[in-house]
Amino acid sequence: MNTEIVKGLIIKGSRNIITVRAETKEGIKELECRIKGKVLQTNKENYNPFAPGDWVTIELSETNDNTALILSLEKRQNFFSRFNQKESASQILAANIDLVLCITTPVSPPFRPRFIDRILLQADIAGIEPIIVCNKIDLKYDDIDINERLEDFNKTGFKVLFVSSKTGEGLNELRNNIEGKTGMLIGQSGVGKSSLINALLPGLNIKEGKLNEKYDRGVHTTTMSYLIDVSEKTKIIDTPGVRVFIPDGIKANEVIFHMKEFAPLAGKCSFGLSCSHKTEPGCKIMEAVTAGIIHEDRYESLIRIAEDIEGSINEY
Ligand SMILES: Nc1nc2c(ncn2[C@@H]2O[C@H](COP(=O)(O)OP(=O)(O)OP(=O)(O)O)[C@@H](O)[C@H]2O)c(=O)[nH]1
Ligand SMILES: [Mg+2]
Ligand SMILES: [Zn+2]
Repeated sequence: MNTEIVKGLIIKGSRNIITVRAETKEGIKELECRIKGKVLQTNKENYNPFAPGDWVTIELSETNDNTALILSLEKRQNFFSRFNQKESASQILAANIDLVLCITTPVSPPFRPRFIDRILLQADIAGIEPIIVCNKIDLKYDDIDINERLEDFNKTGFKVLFVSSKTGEGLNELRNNIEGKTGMLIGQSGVGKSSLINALLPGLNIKEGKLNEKYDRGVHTTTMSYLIDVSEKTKIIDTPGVRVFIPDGIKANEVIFHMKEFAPLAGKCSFGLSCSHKTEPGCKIMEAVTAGIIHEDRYESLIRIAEDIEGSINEY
């Protein structure tokens, strides 16, 4: 008997059981897959062999129509990863995506511009366009620093959208920006990633979490990344909230190349690429900060990210 081999798209998966969407004789199905043999598991550098958005070759089961075996991974166009501290390995959150939607909030949970910096940096490393999406704009806040920081991101060349999954404000603009694309949502727990998908697709009812009142932060409701079809050509990958984001795939002294307004100054300091931009005379980065050309917060991020990558983990 011949086994049928087809290509499929990863929808979600733990390390062992992976849901793959593929065209079978009975039409399009979501199949529960395991990896055939140990071939794919030998890559120890990665925490997870696959992520939503990945394409794989699978062997359909002859006996059970809803299972299959994964034979190989197709070449990735790109992937968005983070450094998983616990596993001390690279963790891929999504593959083959067009947009990284960095979800943030002015309040509840509190605005964290340094988190945004880290996501923008990783998007640049991955070569994927980022959009900052400020959700929960229905909530009142009087901190003018938030607007100032968001304006600065905008001035630096990043797109910033303002939305409310609760009132629907800004959702049409968000829809227009993701139309025909695959976008990945990323943000701290409780910023409303899953709520945004529910708002875009009423009736879907993905699980949303209440905020922890004492700490004003999310309770990690989404536990696994998964891919959702928003329309025929538009896809969104929801991810679990991240508390600490450590950039992946670069060395400490390369961070500067991946932060938009810093990159043109890379290598121009008196000490060239070995400059730590902290105390050295003739540091072009520090000069730009003093002159008000580069925002102090972004400078602070650069220093802390570089330190994190070096291995000295700081609170931020
Ligand atoms: N006021 C207001 N509340 C919102 C909005 N969007 C989401 N929320 C609330 O915020 C809480 C957290 O929403 P979730 O969608 O679970 O957040 P999440 O980012 O998916 O969180 P994790 O899955 O834990 O990472 C829920 O109580 C939502 O009702 C909004 O636009 N306005
Ligand atoms: Mg969620
Ligand atoms: Zn310098």
